[in-house]
Parts: sequence; C-alpha cells; structure tokens
Amino acid sequence: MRDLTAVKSALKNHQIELPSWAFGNSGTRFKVFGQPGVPRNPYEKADDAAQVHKYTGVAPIMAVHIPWDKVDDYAALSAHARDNGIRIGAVNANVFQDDDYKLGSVCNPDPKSRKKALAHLLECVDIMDATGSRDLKLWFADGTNYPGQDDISARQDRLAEALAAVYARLGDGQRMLLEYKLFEPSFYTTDVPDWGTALLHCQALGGKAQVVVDTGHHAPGVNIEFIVALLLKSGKLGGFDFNSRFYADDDLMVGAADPFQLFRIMHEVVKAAALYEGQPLEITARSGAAANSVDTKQPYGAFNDPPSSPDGSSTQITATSASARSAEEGGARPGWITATGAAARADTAAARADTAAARADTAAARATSAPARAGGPGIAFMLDQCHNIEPKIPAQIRSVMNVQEAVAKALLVDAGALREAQLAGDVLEANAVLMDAYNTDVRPLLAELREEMGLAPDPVRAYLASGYAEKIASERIGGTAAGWGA
Ligand code: RM4
Ligand code: MN
Repeated sequence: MRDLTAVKSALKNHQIELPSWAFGNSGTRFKVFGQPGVPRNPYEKADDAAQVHKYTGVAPIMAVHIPWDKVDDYAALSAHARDNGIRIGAVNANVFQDDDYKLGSVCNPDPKSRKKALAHLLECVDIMDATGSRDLKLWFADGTNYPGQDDISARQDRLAEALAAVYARLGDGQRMLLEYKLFEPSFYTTDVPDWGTALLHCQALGGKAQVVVDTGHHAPGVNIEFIVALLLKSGKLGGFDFNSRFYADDDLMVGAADPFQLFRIMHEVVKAAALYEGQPLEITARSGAAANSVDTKQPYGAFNDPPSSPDGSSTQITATSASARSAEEGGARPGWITATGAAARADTAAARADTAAARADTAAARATSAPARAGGPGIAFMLDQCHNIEPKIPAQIRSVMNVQEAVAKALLVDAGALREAQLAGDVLEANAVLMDAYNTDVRPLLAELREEMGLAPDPVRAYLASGYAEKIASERIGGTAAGWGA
C-alpha cells in the first residue's frame, strides 16, 4: 500500500499491550540486577506503563500477572490506570510458582493441586470482571522431566477438564488465550508445547478460546509466520506475546534479534486485515493496477467470515467441532480427548456417527462460530519481555517502536504487485516486492506520524529528557521493589 495517509491512520489505530512485569526487577537464574526507581506496587507499574504510552501514543494497555500484581481493590487499580490514560489488559494467571505445582498445575496427578490451580484460574476471571479486562492469558509450566514420569494422554484429559471449567466461567466479551511453549521448565514433555496442541484445545472449547503466539516459544528455525497465517485462517489467533530470542525463551526486546521475522509476521496480519478491529479491507495493502483485476477476494481474518470455496474445504478448518458445540451446551468432554480412553474405544460407532453428524453440519458449525466472532474482539498485540540489564521504561518504548516499524513496513507492501508476481509465478519479482517494503526506512514516516499525533518524533530521547527516571529514582525509596517472580 502506497497511500501514506492510510498507512499512518492504520499505525495510529494499531495498539500494543505492555506487560506489567517488564517494569519490575528481573534477571536470570544466576542474578537479578536491581535498578533504581523500580516500581514497588502495581500502581507504580501502571504509572511507568503510562509513560510508554505518553511518548509512543500507541500503547494504552497494561497486562497484569497474578499474584505478582495482586491488589486489594482491582477496580481501584483499573481506575488508577484510566486516570493515567491507559487501561488494564490481559490478566495472566500464574500457576507455576507454588510448591504444590512441582508436578504440574491443572495436569498434576494430584487432584488437590489441580483444584488449587483451577481456583486460581477462576479467581483471575473474577479479577477480569473487576478490571474490565477482555483476556485471560493462560500459560502452563506443566510437563514432565522423565519418560514414564506421568501419563502424557491422561495429562491432556486433566488439562481439557480444567480449561472447560474456566471456559464455562467466561462472561460475554471475555476470552481465554492459550499460550504454548516448546519446553522449560520441563525438559521431557510439556503439556501445551505447540500450536497444534493449543489449537486442538481451543477448537474443542469454542469461539471464546484462542491461541497466543509467543515469539520466543518455538524451536530454532520454526517458521512462525506460517503458524500465524494458519491461525488467522482458522479464526483462532487471539494474540501475540512479542519478544525476541537468539537461543531459547530469551525474552529480549522484540525486533532486536530478528526484525525481518517480525516484519514477515506482521505482513500476514496486515494481509488478513487483522491489525485492529475494523481495519478497512483496503488496508490489506492493495494497490497498483493488479489490485482490481487480479484477486479481489475478500481477505479472511480472525473475525471475518471465511471464504466459501466451491468444494467446501475451507469450512473444515473454521468449523468448530461437534464436540465443541456439545461442550458449550453441556460441558461434555471434547471428542478428540475422550477418544483416547477405553470407554471411547468401546464407543467407536457412536463416535463415528458423531463425526458424520459434524461433517453434515458445517452450516450449523459456522453459525456457532459466528457469535464468537461477533463477541470476539481483535488480536492482542502484547509484549512479554524482561529487561535484565537495560533500563526498563526506555526499553519498552524502544520495543513499541520496533513493532511499529515492522507494522509500517508490512503496510508498505505493494500487495497488488505482489499478487501479480505470485500469480505469474515470478519468484524473483514477488520476493523483490516484499523486500522493497522491508528495506524501506520507515523512521522518517514514523517521526512524522508522531508529530501529527502531537508527540515528540523521537520517543526515547523525549522520555530521557523528561526527568521521569530521575524522579522515580529519588521518590521510590523504601518499600519492596517489584520483581519478576517476587
Ligand atoms: C512464560 C510465558 C508467559 C509469561 C511468563 C512470565 O514463559 O511467556 O506468557 O506470563 O513466562
Ligand atoms: Mn509469553
């Protein structure tokens, strides 16, 4: 798209969510290096997050992590955030820092631990009610270290049971975002290790359950934009946890290790018109002569209707399964999970009948997912990072700018020319069109955008000149500095 006014308007509408924990002290397992002026409570974290928004203009949301951000009055925290121009975003559950969770939380073989974990997840939904949060973000540290340690399949059943209970508790306009991670802290199995597992659970649950892609949670070399494209097609991409990594889950600043990857991811998002809720379709980077002649098919994004293909094949990927419907209706366990048990084996005929019914019933399935789309808002573009050695507020500002640069470049892709080259099988030209956008220096455009928004063109410099860092360093004396995991 070459229409710079439309590019700038899209950039103004695209919002980035900040993690409260990025403002607290953090470190590796070897050392936590404290920083002066670190917030002592969630209110002060919100003050710091508000600074990031103040200088970037596109980060008005702060995610919280419970119990790290436990307060007596969540409505008061929410009001404090609002008074500072931001709002509370995703509520992140923490079922990984308690002795009871040594063998897992919702997948633990001990029902007592599972019960405790579930109670925490439900408490997080109570908190969402108080803060007005849309998203419950679930990441489970559950897994095993040794072959034979526990039953892989039984752990999936336990997970499904807990997720169904939480799902049933979600109110209107609330979503459950399930995050996967390849390994760590467990080293043999992880109970939600990949997007396939997360997607199966989310599909079984229904429209309010979606997958979170944390960019640091894959094996080296994994093509993350492919995953993003597929999740977008299936209407199941709920959000991102952005960060960057060189080796494993490094949680470095997004765009620091691989800005090209970030661009490729955002290219998929822009194409799917999923940059923000209500992103106009023109913004799917359509320009040039080819735009009108080559392929005018409506792009399909997370909350757009899937295209209907003549053979009906595309409906399969969007259709929530029959078991999901029955889970929504009566809490029955998802078919793909029950099918593992002995009871399920005895019941193959019924299962087969079920599948046939599901296939015959795609229209109904579509109708089921429609309200989810209607109630389901857009993708959450969250950061999930730690700043162990660099100052935290400017690091968050830099991260927001890095995301913005990737988005701007993705918006600059000449989609018409790209499609034309693709359809003509012109490999080199198609690649060149994409690379042209990536190689554009978008910093002047972003500086101009900020000035239009009444902001300083260089947010980091403006923050550093503001004296805020010195102010918090002198004021935040006493109390306990907040810390990752503290
Ligand atoms: C996990 C995961 C979660 C985050 C925690 C702190 O690895 O990425 O999103 O809440 O770390
Ligand atoms: Mn994460």
